Amino acid sequence: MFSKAIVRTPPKSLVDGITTAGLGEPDYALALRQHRQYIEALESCELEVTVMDADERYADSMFVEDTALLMPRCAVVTNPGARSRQGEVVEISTLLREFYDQVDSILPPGTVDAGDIMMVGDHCYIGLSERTSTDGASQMITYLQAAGYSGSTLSISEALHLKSSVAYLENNNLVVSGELVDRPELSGFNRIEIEHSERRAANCVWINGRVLIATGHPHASEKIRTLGYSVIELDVSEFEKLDGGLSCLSLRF
Ligand code: CIR
Repeated sequence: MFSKAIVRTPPKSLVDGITTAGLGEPDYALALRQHRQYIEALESCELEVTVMDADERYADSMFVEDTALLMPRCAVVTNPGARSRQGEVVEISTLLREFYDQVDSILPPGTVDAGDIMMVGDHCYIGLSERTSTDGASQMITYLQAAGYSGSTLSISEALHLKSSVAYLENNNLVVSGELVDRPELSGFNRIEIEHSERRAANCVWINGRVLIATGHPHASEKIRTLGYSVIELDVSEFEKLDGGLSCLSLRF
């Protein structure tokens, strides 16, 4: 169960965020509204939400998930793989000291975007991507092991991050799409396969028994409901224009 979340208000500069989506320029006012609805949804899942101020220097800084891995017994601030995002970790690191006695850091040249890390109980799956390097993943696994957890890597090449294509819903249920559907590393899970046309629904989030899912994916939504979860649909269109989604917008711990 999670009790807290950290989010960061989108900056006006989000129009300059990194993107490959080809979905057009995000609308700042709409992004702010969607972000407020996202916070309300987190609160409705019984989370106490800390909202960080917008930082105009960092166009992608609302995608706060990438900046840290938060486990019950350890906190690790990442070194994001995109140079333009590396400064985002400074304020996150300061804030995390309010919640954790010790905050570790991934050191360069290693890079990690925590959007590449999926927690499954005491184990973390770490995607090796354009953003997360072997060195970064290996540093992360060392920190995890020191805190009594374990980690393993799997390479990805299609999506930006591991969790762009996969989400763990607890109880061995795994939502999976694209290149990860048939991966042997994930074969032990009860896999809920998401079709290509609804692939953005794979970036859904389990919070205390409920699942947040992006609007407009009726098949994915139905499959998740059928498993007994209560589903909260949220429009994150302005963040999808920047290759982001529901999980990217918060740190949950
Ligand atoms: C980026 O390219 O870094 C941002 N435009 C999107 C980050 C999305 N984060 C995530 O999937 N965890």
